Amino acid sequence: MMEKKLQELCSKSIEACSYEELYAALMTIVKEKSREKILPAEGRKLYYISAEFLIGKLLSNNLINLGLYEEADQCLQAHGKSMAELEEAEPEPSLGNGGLGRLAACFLDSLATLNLPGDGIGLRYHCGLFHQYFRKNLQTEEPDFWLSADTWTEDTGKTYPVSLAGREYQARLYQIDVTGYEGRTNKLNLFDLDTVDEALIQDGISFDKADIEKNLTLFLYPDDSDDAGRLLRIYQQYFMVSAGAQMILEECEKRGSNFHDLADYAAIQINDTHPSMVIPELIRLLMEKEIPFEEAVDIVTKTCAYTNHTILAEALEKWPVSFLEQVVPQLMPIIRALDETARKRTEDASTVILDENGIVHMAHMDIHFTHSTNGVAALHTEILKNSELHSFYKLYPEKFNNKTNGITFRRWLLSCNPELTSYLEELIGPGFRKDAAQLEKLADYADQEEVLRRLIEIKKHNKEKLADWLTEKQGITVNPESMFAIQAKRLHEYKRQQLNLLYLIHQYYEIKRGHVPAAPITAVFGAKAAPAYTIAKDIIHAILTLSQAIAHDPEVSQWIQVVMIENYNVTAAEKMIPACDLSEQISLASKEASGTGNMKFMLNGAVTLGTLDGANVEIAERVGEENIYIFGQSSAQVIRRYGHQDYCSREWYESDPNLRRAVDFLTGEEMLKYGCEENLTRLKNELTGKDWFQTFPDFNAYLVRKNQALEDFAVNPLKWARRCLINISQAGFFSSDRTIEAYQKEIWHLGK
Ligand code: 26V
Repeated sequence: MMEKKLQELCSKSIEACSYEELYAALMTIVKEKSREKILPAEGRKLYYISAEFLIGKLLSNNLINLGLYEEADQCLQAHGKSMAELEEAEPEPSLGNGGLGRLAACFLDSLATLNLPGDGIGLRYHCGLFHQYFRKNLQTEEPDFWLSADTWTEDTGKTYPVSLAGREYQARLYQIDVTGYEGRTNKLNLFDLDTVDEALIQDGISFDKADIEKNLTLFLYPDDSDDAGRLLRIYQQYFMVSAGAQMILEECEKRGSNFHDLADYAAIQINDTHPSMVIPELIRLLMEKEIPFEEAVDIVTKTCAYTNHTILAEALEKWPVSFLEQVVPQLMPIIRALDETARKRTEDASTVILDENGIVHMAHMDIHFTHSTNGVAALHTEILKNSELHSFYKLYPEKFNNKTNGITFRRWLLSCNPELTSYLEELIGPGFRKDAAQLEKLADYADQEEVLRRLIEIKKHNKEKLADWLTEKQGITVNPESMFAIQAKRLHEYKRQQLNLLYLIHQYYEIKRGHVPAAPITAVFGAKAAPAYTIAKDIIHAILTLSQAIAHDPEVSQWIQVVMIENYNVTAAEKMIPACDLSEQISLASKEASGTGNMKFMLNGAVTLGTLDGANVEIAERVGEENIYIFGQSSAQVIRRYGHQDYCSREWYESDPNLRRAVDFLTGEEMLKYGCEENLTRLKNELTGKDWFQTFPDFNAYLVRKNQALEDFAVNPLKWARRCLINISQAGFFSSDRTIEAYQKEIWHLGK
């Protein structure tokens, strides 16, 4: 069946087809099949609005969800072709920065899998997150053109008018089918502007930020380090929400809504503050339909809910009134009226929307004028309630709730780790594929040696596969017998890749002194730094430089190898995660809202080395302290320290000789041989003079715990494998199906 179809579509034999042709043909087959599973929405339908959907490659995932994977795989094999090579032909849509965008993609998968009516709304960026290259141990950025002739996005032919700075633009609606695992098909709606011109891109990823007609959807998250970049973000955000709001109203009207009852037809989830302007925009559109302001506010509040994804103050969006006046003057009367309404509810100045400095606080608007505000892990929600958003919590305790994040097991187990998946099925049956909680059955095997040995073997195979991939992509040889300790996530000081770096330097010295570690370690990093984030780029530089310094030192290189993956993205994550022994989740406690990589690693049988931060706390509760390596200050301690403002990194530097030795190494002769003095000195000064994310106070605890893990890994592999097994068996809770069920029950109430 598949074979005949493929041949028909390609009008030649499968052997004679290129992978590009096969990819295009399979895409057509998937599109046809997924179309059959589109269902009319009944009752309340969800619109998940987000500036990011980090969907990753779609072909394999869709084949799995539609039950076509085996057939496609066998058919290719029968004609001497391989699915793995075919996957290489697909460009990755990198329409997100990290966890927030990937979460949105996992949620869409779970919504369709659970047969819930729920679409995404976002932007069809011409270039996703930049392509990262390393040159002279520095990150450089190149545009990532992912839209090829054969694309998953389909032009619906529909457009919506959007007024930006007084000019009308047409937002064209494209759609991507979202398939569910044995479930329905939903849509990801992405808006674009016809006049956008890729020729505007100059050197690297720079372009004329003022030419809106040509640049509006050119890039995901353009650099917002200057005013032109910040203005462009407002343009993008309003373009997305205005077109999205019009589309929602149109759909609901068609389904019978008279707009007064909008909340019976639509639930809108605002993913962080990027889509917050949907609130005043919907109010504006409802008022155009003769609904009075007060009622419009009420309707919108009942329809919308807001998710907060960070407690970092600098990441909560605030826009100068002058910017909004310029780009969206039509919203300003409404934003001012909302501010007045909010001021009538409380005298607490910390909750105003428009403050006395002429700044509009987007998150404040969200909390006042939606019915639900949720955090993304238990600890995060508690911190929001008790510190960051305490004044709002006092005002609206009923609005606050927690929804611990999750990940889709289809991509992060079934698709990326087929060997583990089929072994799990052998042991506990296929039920876990649909019902993640069934993974708990695996715990019955925790003390069976042959099961543990098989887990070790599967891990070994996955490490070998990663090793081959690294050789092919980056010309690196790694030792699959070593412990693979992986830190893969955006580069940010709060995530503390620099702590990992200091550990590796410390080990370097210890090896030089003859104190060799219990096992060789391969320290793998995957991270992109925001192009304007200087210190983050300096950290990448230091990692790459250290990698080279160690590689040139035969004494040390037999024990430590440092690998930085170029262009870390979803595709790379799918190769790295199944191969990991030790999952590095070492953010400063209280700063990582949840983390989702932590869940992916755990599910694939890695043991976590982490702080009690974000969802690590819930992982630790589930697996028990003997199956996780926890270290470092507690969030309460950290919050206290920030409150007292009494942290002085220099004191730690001066009083701990090990730490001082490691920090000084950054600008020592070994590093300067391969690195750039300016960057390395800047990093050293940042650490000794500021260290805003308190790396130093956690340094000793980290190194003790990590060496303990290394020893446990080396000395008792079976006991280590038991830890892996327990982690897998406890991962069910972190399925995004569970998360979506909780949103459904407590916030959305979708369907009839
Ligand atoms: C944004 C920015 C932008 C300005 C510069 C500094 C900065 C720092 C952080 C962010 C994060 C934006 C929101 C975000 O991506 N949050 C992530 O959401 C994930 C899904 O809920 C969660 O797992 C991560 O812990 C959280 O960081």
